[in-house]
Amino acid sequence: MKINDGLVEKLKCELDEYLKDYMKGKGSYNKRVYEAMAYSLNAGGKRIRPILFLLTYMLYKDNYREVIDVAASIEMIHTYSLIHDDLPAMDNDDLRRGKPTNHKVFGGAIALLAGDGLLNEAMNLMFRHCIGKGQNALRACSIISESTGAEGMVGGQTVDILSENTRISRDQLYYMHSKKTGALIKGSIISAAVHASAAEQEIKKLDYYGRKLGLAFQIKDDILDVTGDTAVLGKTANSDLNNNKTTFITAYGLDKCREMCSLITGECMDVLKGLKRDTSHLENLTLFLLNREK
Ligand code: GRG
Repeated sequence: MKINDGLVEKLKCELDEYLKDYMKGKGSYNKRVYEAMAYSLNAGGKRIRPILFLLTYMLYKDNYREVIDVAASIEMIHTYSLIHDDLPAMDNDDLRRGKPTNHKVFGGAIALLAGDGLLNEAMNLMFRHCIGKGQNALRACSIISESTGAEGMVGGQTVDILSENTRISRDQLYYMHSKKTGALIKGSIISAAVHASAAEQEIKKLDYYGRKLGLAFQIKDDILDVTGDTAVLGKTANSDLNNNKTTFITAYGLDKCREMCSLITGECMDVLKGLKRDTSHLENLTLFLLNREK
């Protein structure tokens, strides 16, 4: 990812290092599952969600290293969801983050366990983080956990699976994406604000920002699915089309989607500017997400 923001680049490097070190030397007879977990975790994701978490935290507090474990746990959850999403029982994809998918390398059973292992490791990290830290840390981790469950990402993925080969309404489409993609993006932002003891009024504004950002991110993802190149995306282009899914493109058309995406990104920028804090890095990341090519 090339984003013209030194702090974002630095956070990404630190997260990459943290995640690489985390799996080193783990396991004995069970080593294979750690290898599979590390394979997907270190395959080169953009780290958008943990960076959003750290940048939001830094609106209020200077020392982001005190919460880098929570940020890492968010990336573990996201990576687990990608491994499971790629399985033959779900989207059946061969390529992810520019590499063969987890099950292509390790087989379906280990890929399933690697996803489970990453989700549980994320919970371990968050529980350990909360020891002795008080209410806000607990509230923050609980927001992250809730955003990934049946009322969040898992719920959205359920609707996605059930909607294959059918046409769903625009209302269902919004529900599906606000949960599947939006919930963890919003959860990453809100949990950081809560952890950093932001005022309720500011948490409300960030909630709105997170919701809109998640939506813009998904519309952009749908645009890239039809306009992007497999080699650049690092995942198979036209995957939604091939799986006969209702997307923002099938519901609104490409031109309208482009218009919606920049309009919603504009709304995100307005919320950030209204916060009266140094939101410049979050603004750079928001614009990067609108203009990204993968
Ligand atoms: C299996 C419970 C479960 C959930 C899967 C995340 C997800 C839910 C499915 C992935 C399918 C998909 C392409 C969703 C669209 C948005 C999205 C989450 C894209 C991938 O996220 P990026 O672009 O990926 O942040 P990197 O690789 O950069 O981390």
